[in-house]
This record gives sequence, structure tokens and C-alpha cells, in this order.
Amino acid sequence: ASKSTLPYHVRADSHQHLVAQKLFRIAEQKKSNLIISADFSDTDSLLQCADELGPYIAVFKTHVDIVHDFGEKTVVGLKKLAAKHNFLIFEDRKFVDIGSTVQKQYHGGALRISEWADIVNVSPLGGWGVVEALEQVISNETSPYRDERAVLLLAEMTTAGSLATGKYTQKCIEIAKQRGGAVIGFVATEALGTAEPDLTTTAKEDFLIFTTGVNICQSGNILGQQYQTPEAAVRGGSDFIIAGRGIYTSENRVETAKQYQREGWNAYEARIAS
Ligand code: 5BU
Repeated sequence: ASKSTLPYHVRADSHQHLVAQKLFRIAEQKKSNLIISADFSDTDSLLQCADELGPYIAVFKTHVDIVHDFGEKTVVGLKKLAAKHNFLIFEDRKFVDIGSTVQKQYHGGALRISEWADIVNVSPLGGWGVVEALEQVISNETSPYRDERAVLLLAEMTTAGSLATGKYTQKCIEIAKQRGGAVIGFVATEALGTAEPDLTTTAKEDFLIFTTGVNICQSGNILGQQYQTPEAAVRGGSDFIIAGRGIYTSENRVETAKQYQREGWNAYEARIAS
């Protein structure tokens, strides 16, 4: 699978989506392609993690449906810390339903995701309509967040026996290419063969690869999670590496985050030099 060997700043300059541009610039400024998966069940722990690790990450990934006291304080806190430390917020909601339901889950509702998450992901298990549904909300003329919201397609999963492979993954690529501009990339374990060799001539389809299941010390767990190292992920085509327990359960999470950041960044520099 081909992977992008272009520097993030080149991709930022040529990308048509504001969120992708912002993200590449953040990565370049902070020398970080690291995303922390902050799977905490209370607002204080979530915000404390964002404040401590904020300087070392490009994106803060949440599952706010596991936060038992989710509310105004969570939203305001996340937005404030994103501005303070210059990172984007990715709600790993994995929308998978009919378009009309997903619109209600994304916009308004208990979690008000469209109000604070720069990036969300969706599984097109039910076809392209669900992607269209999110794009409608995002591009609505009355939306205050127009152009500031992006979508990733869940093209692969890290778990043993995943059914998100083969035809399903290929279909995700097709949908990303056919749908309007809100899709900026994929959650995938490696490059999906979509990278443009030379963006100076063709800038349309520079899809970003976000990779979960990154861990320096472990290869997996009993619930089927499978890991790769930051280095292996980036070498394989990941543009942004996502690590959770590998970082936040370590004894010194700031030092560990810096280690993941360094390893991910060195692997990126090696890739663009190759
Ligand atoms: P971990 O602690 O690094 O294993 O956390 C992984 C996170 O990434 C967790 O929030 C999962 O929900 C998420 N994840 C994943 O592990 N594998 C996948 O295929 C996808 C998401 Br999609």
C-alpha cells in the first residue's frame, strides 16, 4: 500500500479541508503526530489528562459517552484546553445507523458532539447515506462550525477477527472519494493505498490515516485488542498514531507521552526522508 512521503507542511498547504490543514500545521509546530485516547469516566480526570498531555499531542481523542458526569463543564473545559495547548478534539463515536438517526446523535442530543468535536468517525456499514447525513449537518449554512468539522471513515479495526476488512475497507475508500468534502481520511491500521505520490499536481485526495492500537510495551490484551508500536504504525503509513492505556496507565504519563511523541515523530521523519 502506498503511503505519503510528503512532509506535513506540504500536505497542509495543498489540502482543501480546513481541519486537515490545521492538523498538519499543529503536527509540524509541535513536532507531534500523537493522539492520546483519553478513555476516562469522569470529567475531572479527562480534563486533567488534556491539560497534562496537551503540549505533546496533536489531537485529544474522547469517548464522552463513558464520562458519567458529562455536561457543560466537560465541553467548556475541553474547548478551553484545546485552545490553550493547540490540539484538535476527536470524538471516537463510530456512528453506525441510518442517516437521520446519526444526524440527531451528532448534532444536539445529550452529547452535543457537533458543538465541540473537530473530528468524528463513522462506519459506512449501512452505505453512503450516513456520510451524507453528517455532511449535511456540517455544511448547513446556518451551522456556526461550517468547514471546521471533519469526518473519518472507520475503514479497519484493530481487534482480532475484525470484519472491517477486504470489500468493506475498499468500499470505504470509494465512499470517501465520491462523497463531498467532509471526509478527510480513515481510521485504519496502515496506508490504504490512497496516498498521492505528488500533491503538487493532484491535491484532491490526500486522505489522512489515523491509527488506533498503538502501544510500545504490549502486543495485545485478552479482549482481542492488537497493538503495534508507534514506529511500525508510522512506517506502515499511519499519519497520526493513537495510544491510550500505553500512556495513561504508565507510571509517569507525561514522560511516556513524550516517548511516544518522539518515536512517532522520528518515524515520520524517516518516512519522509525515504
Ligand atoms: P488503548 O488503550 O490504546 O488500547 O485504546 C485504544 C482506543 O482506540 C480505545 O478508545 C478504542 O475504543 C479505540 N479503538 C481501537 O482500539 N481500535 C479500533 O479499531 C478503533 C478504535 Br476504530
